[in-house]
Amino acid sequence: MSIDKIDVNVCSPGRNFVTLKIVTDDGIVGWGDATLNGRELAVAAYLSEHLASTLIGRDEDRIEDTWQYLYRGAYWRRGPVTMAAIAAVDMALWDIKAKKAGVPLYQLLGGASRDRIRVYGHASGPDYAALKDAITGYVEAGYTAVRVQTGVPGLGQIYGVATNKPGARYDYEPAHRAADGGAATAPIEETWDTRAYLTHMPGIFAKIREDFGSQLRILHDGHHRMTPIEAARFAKDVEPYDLFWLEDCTPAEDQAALRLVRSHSTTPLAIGEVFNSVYDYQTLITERLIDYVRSAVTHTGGVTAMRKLLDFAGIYGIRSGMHGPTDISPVGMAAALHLDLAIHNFGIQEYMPHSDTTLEVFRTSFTFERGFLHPGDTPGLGVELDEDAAAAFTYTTAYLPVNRLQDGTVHDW
Ligand code: KDG
Ligand code: MG
Repeated sequence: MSIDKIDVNVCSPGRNFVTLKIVTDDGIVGWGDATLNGRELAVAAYLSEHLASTLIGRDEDRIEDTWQYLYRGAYWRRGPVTMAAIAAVDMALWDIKAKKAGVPLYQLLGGASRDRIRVYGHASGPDYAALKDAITGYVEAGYTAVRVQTGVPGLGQIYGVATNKPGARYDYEPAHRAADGGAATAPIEETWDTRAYLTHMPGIFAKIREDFGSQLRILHDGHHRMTPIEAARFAKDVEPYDLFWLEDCTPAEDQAALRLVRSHSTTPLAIGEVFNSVYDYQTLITERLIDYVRSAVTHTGGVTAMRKLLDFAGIYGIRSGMHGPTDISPVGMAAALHLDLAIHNFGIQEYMPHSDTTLEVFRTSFTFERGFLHPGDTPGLGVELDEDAAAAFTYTTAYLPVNRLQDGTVHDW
C-alpha cells in the first residue's frame, strides 16, 4: 500500500489554517497541521511545490524513514517553514497508521499514562479589575491553571491582552487582518516599555495571590522582551508569588543567556514556542536551564520529532508544556493531546479554545471538562477537515504585530 494523493488546504474559518491531506491507495485519509501564523503560504508552497510529488508512491507505514527522507533529504535543515511542512506529513502518516490499527493515536505511543490532561486558559484584561474578572471566570469553569497577562499603565494595546469587546471571550487573536476584515498589507505596530512592565507586573501577581489563594497555578508569558539581566531580576522579584512558570523571558535562541537567569532565581522557566528542532534545546536541556518545553507538534517536525524531544527532556527532569494557541489548528491540537496523554513527563497543556466558526470546519473528538482535556477514542487523531465547509472561508492575509520601543526602535514582539 502507498500514498496516492496529497492535497494542501488553505482556509480561513475565523483565522488562517494550512491543512495537509494524505490519501492512501486504499482510501485512508490522514490529516496534518502546517499552520505557521502570518507565513502560511510559504509552508503551503513548500508542501505542494516541493514535497507532494516526492511522497506519491511511498509506503505510508514507513514514518521514521519518511521523516528522515524529508529532513536529511532536503539538505537545507530546520527552520520554521521546513519543520512545519515535515510536521504536517508526519502527523498525517500517524493519523493513517492509527486509523489502520483502529485505535486512537495515543495507543500507538504506548497507551495512556494518565486519565486526563490538565490545561491552562488565557486570562487577561487591560487593568487588574478586568483581569480579576477573567480569572474568576476560569476558576468557576473548573480551571486549576491560568495564564495571566495585563495592560501596563502608559502603554496601549500590548501582547496577550484581549480587547474585551462586549460578547468577546477572554482569549485573543494575535494575527491581524486589515481594519475592514480584508487582507492585511502590513502588520499593526504596538509600543513597549520594559521598565514600565517590570515595575508593574509583580504587584499584579501579589493581588492575584491575595484574591485567589495559594493553590491556583499562575503562568505568565514575557514574550521574549527582556534582556538576560532584566529577566534574572524579574524572575527573582516574582519568586514570592510562586509562578507555575515564566515563559519566554528572553529571546532564547541565545541558549547560554539562560544561565544568567537560572543562576539568580528558582522561578520555573518555560521556553520554545518559536523553536523547531531538538537542537534549539540542546544547551537548555543538558544544563537544566529550563523546566518546560513549549514547542508545538506543528512547528517542531511532528509527532516523531516531538516524542524524541520530550523523551530527551525527560532524562533531565524537564516536562512538557506544549504550545496550544488558536494558530495551532484542531489537527495540531489533537496531535499534542495524544502525546500529552502518552508521555510520562507531561507538565501542562495550553488551551485556547477555537472559535465556533473554526469548529464548524474541523470536526473534533477531543473533550473538555472542568479544566481537563482528553483526545477521545476515535481511531487516528480524531479530527477531520470538512473540505466543503472550508471552501466557504478563503485565505485572508493576516500578520502578527511588530513591536517598537517608545523611541521607535524595533523590539521583540
Ligand atoms: O502565533 C504566535 C502566537 O501563537 C503566540 O504569540 C502565542 O505566545 C503565545 C502563547 O504562549 O500562546
Ligand atoms: Mg508564548
